[in-house]
Amino acid sequence: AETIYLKDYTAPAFWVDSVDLHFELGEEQTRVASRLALRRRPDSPSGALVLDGDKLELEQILLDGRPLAANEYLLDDESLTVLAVPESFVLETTVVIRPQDNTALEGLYRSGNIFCTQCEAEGFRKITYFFDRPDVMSRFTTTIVADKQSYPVLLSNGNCIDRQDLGDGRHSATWQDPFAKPCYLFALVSGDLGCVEDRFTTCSGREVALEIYVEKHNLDKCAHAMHALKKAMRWDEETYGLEYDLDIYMIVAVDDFNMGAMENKGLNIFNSKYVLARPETATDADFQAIEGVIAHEYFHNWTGNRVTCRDWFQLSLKEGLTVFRDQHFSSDQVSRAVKRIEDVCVLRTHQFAEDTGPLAHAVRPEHYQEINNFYTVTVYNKGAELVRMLQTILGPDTFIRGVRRYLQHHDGQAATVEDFLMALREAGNLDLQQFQRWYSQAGTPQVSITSQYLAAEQALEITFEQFCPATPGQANKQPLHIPCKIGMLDTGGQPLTLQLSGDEAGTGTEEMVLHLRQDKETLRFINLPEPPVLSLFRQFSAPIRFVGEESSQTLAFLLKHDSDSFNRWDAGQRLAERIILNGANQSSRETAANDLDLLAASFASILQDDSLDKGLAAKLLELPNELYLALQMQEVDVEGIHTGREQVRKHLAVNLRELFRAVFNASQSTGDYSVEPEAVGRRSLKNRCLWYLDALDTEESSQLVADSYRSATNMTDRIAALMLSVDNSGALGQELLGDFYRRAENDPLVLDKWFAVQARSSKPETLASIKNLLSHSSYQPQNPNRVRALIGTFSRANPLRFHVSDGSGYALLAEQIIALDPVNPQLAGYLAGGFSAWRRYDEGRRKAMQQQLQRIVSLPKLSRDLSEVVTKMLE
Ligand code: B3K
Ligand code: ZN
Repeated sequence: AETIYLKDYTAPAFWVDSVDLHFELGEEQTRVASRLALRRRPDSPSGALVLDGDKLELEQILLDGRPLAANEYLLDDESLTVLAVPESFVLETTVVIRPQDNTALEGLYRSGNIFCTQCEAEGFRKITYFFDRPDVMSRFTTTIVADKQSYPVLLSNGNCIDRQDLGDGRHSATWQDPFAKPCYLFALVSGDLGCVEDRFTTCSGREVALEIYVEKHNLDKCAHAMHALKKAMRWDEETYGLEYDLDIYMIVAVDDFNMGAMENKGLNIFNSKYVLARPETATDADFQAIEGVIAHEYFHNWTGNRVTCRDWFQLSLKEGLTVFRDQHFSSDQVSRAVKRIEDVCVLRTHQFAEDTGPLAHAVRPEHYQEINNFYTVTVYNKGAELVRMLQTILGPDTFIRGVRRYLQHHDGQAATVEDFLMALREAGNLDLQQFQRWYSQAGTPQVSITSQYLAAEQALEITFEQFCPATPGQANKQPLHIPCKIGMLDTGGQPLTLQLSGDEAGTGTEEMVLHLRQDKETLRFINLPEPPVLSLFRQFSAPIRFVGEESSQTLAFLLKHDSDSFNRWDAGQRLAERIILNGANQSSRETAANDLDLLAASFASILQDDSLDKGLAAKLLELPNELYLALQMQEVDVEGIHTGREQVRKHLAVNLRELFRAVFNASQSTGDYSVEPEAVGRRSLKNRCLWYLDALDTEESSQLVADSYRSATNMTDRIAALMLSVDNSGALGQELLGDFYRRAENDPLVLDKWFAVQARSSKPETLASIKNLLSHSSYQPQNPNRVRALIGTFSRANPLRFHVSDGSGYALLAEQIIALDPVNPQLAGYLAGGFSAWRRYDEGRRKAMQQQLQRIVSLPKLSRDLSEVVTKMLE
């Protein structure tokens, strides 16, 4: 397949001043008529007009009203070329497409009885001929014609300017979007949908109609999403001074969707997973994810839509910034400490993994074959970390001024990462030259620390060394500008005042940001009468791997005393990681045993600390997950990690059972379900205790799990207990699964959970049960949520059973990928990512995974999505 390079970017040759679209939606086929007003750009060379169009059936083509003769244009599977065109003209085309057969879920497709679209990144070319690139921005007017009875709702971007009853059983609606936009933000929805309505008054007093469209039986599950939307709208006004700009904001939920949601101008289309929630059907994590995604798509209205990306290499310009904004918004709604821990956890588990493997790429990649493969944790989550570092470097107020400046200067334009950095630089009067390397350099930098206390001088010298491992295509790395937020504690755990040598005049603070810029540099802190305990990279101030020199005692000390809640948690994680990984190793077992006592003592005091935020306590008591642990090993020891972690769990359970029991009892819910942080924290602490108690594996603990399940009044508690029961030996798991299935009552989102719980089970029978589930009547191989729940969970969240040593887990994944590729290439490409760490395993597993990858790559016909990722993995 063809590789596209950032360095080859050229500006478009034409402007499209207006786009008029006319859709006739039919059961068999849909007819799309388009009228484009085009103008050649003054500085662009003369030549043919080439429009993108992916397997369209052209019925008619007119240039300035005149039908074109067959020798005046060329057609192939990817484009339409009109050989000679004037400086300014109108091009009309009519094409036929088949949304009913569109299983790839890109372009116009059907989800159940609903017509909907997904155009980002390059789906618009499956609808009509156009410049399918984000730097061509036009004004769209869209008319939709459909059967009145089956499709009473007809939606597109902007404002509805006309409605007609066509008298033949059909009706039409015409929508006009006053804002010029790239075609990837185009949307159309039609179906028999119910609507939840609300209103929002903007800061300048404009009234905005808010509408959430769902299938009618889901109307009772929209309140949380609507509430989240209003909060997000207010938050963006208050935090960034950004106001909504249309009179109507619509959200539509569909069951078949490749990702989370899509920010189409004025008409967001969502995976129903990120809209629908009631306490009985959605967990606390689901409620929070809904709030986050609703906010994310809303925030795109400015960072993405009003100012969009010049080309797809700039994707992180909108995604990194918008993820940063949604994380900030969410942390204002929930426990700030817990939210930061969760965000870092995603980054360190998934993005760091991406960085160590064959698919590693920069936040702004330099080339790609299939852009859909670049909607990654690197572009999104690491991209958000880069924005966060910019905020740390500039300070919060200057940062906001810089973002506003960027939006003002580029309103209505398609921008680049350089434009963004330039605006921030101007706002802060700062040099970001070196910082820009973060966007082009892939890989996770490693920062090692050594320190030396000089008693005679009452000084501490800290030496920082940064090193970034090579990634595919980037052997040599340059030093980065790394902000390190630092604090120090005295031996009593109290914060110390920091004073850098050479900055004697500077008023001492208890926390400061160091700007590391060299491969190796030493900083000297003075006025320290005793050796301090260091707390580095507070709040995870840079997306780096930190290699410290702390003893286990120091880690336990930080876990107890650090005023930075993130570093408290991180110290505990590092201590637990040390124990689990040492425990897997014969020679260091003894150290592990001592450290384990230290960890148990720390956990005991956390469990006894009533003043601690419960959500934070639950996080502090969490053991690092198996995927994260695997990343810390040269060669992954699949069973060793699992057993080591289970042993630590069990040891803590046995030693602290009374405390776990007491906190479990004290954390029972009272009153009505609420998603307030306090209630969420209480449930997570309770279920964390239950997780430990369950490890006791006694009659009593099994009873506790059964009771928890049966007395649950919400999905959070119910699924937590179900998960434990399914992992245990004994009949309880099967019984509760049966009950859960009956309760699901054909609610697809609850059924997804039923599949996922079984796919995640650590029991040896898991592989066999997944095979059975593949032919279960509720399994729908065309529905991405269902596939992700079963196959995605198995291959990405169940390392113990996916990596079973005989390779049968790999064969199963490969078969599913092969079957799925012709149906939904994007999803197949995503699933193939399950193999990306194959080189990090022992020889047997390595060979088995390689064999499956070769089996896939040797297939006669592969989608671009799948072929790009699999080829890269084998390189
Ligand atoms: N912008 C969309 C993602 C589109 C993915 C296309 N493969 C959702 C979001 O990030 O808000
Ligand atoms: Zn986004």
